Formats: sequence, structure tokens, C-alpha cells
Amino acid sequence: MPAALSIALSKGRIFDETLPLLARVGIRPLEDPEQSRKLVIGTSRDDVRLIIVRASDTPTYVQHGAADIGIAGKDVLYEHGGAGLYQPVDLGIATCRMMVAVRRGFDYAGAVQRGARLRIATKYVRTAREHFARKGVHVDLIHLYGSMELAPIVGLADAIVDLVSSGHTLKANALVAVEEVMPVSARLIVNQAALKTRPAQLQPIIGAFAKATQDHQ
Ligand code: PRT
Ligand code: MG
Repeated sequence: MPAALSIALSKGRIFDETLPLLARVGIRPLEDPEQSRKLVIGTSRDDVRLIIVRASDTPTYVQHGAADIGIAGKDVLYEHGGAGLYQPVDLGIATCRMMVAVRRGFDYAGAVQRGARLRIATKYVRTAREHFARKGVHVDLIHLYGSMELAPIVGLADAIVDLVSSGHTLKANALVAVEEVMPVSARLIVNQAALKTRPAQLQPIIGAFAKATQDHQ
């Protein structure tokens, strides 16, 4: 029997929204990662285990083959670059939009038109750099690890690039979204080498995820 198949995913919204898909694929975690502190969790299938990682680390674990499969947001994948990964299924879960947002009253369109140099705070430096380069907007990027919404309020940046779902966080901080960078959803990712060497083990589970996603939509 080949080694157990490992699926890397993060706690919180990715785990919560993946659970129903896993159930449809016939995989039930034996523990709740929010309760247990375990980072490796067995499942109802002897040959499948879950590895609990930080959301932004998921592609790295799969790229290096420390997990065979993973579930990661397009935001995280774009920032990682996707080397060594196969991305066969858009799972259509954990959806949101990556947006440029500014303080209410800040004239973003006017600043862009004038060719002003904008200070942009974001966790998504690579994605933001490419976005503004495409638009021909001059930017200085400020790399933050969280709470981007604070940056324009305290004068650290003119704008942020962050994820927006309900819009409540922007509103609560007197910010408005002014431009979409990209729509975001979570993808199934697979280690390319593992897929080549163990197709018999991996193809069925990829197919099951694809089917579970279709049935769901
Ligand atoms: O929390 P940690 O620092 O470990 O990592 P993380 O924040 O990247 O993880 P997590 O679990 O919060 O998000 C995992 C993935 O969920 C992301 O990589 C996205 O692909 C996806 N996702 C979907 C979101 C959102 N929607 C989302 N709204 N991730 C984060 N948010 C945050 C956003 O950054 C902002 O602070 O929620 C806030 C805005 O929400 P609204 O509803 O107020 O607009
Ligand atoms: Mg978070």
C-alpha cells in the first residue's frame, strides 16, 4: 500500500468551507482542528490524513511534496507563483474579491490621472506590483502582514490592496473599494511530481473533488 495521502489546508474559513466537499468525497476528519491542537489529523479513510498549516504556507507544503494535495485561495497561489503545482479544480469556496481601497473622500481616480506616486500597503506585494504595473500606476509598496485597513487611517499609505467579502471591514474603517484586482476563490492544488509518479493514488481523489464541486454548484 502506498504512503497515506496528505491534504494540506488551513483552519478557519478554508477548513469550514472544505468540510462539506470532503464529506462528499467520503473523507471525514477524526478531530476538529479548532478544538484539538494537533497539526496532523487522521480521517475516516486510513489512507488519507489532513495537515493543518497557515493559509499562506499551503502552496509551499504542496510544492515540496510535504503534502500531496492542498486547498489554497487564489490570492495565496498568485503570491506564491505556483511553481511545482498543478491546479486542477476551482472549488468555488471561500470566495471574495481582491480590491484596491482608499480612505473615503480620497480621489483615487484623480491621483492616478495626475500620475501621482501612491503608497500602497498590502500583504500581497507581488500581486499588487503586477496590478499597478499593468495599469501604469506608479506605486511604492509597503509590506504588511495583517490589518491593512489601518494603514490609510494612520497615514502609512494612500491605499491598500486587500480581500473584501461583505465589505463590513472597509465600512467600519471609513474605507471604500475603488478598483478590483481579481476575483478570488479556493483551488485544489496538487504536487506535480506526485501526480506523475502516483497517478493511481491521486487521480481518483482529484476526480472526486471535481465531481463534488460540480454537484455543489
Ligand atoms: O489568518 P492568517 O493570517 O493565518 O491567514 P489568512 O488571513 O490568509 O487566513 P484566512 O483563514 O483568514 O483566509 C484564508 C483564505 O480565505 C484567504 O487566503 C482567501 O483566499 C479566503 N478569503 C475569503 C478571505 C476572505 N474571504 C476575507 N474576507 N480571507 C480573508 N478575508 C479578510 C480580509 O482580509 C479582510 O480583513 O476578511 C476581511 C474582510 O471581510 P469583510 O467581510 O468585512 O469584507
Ligand atoms: Mg485571517
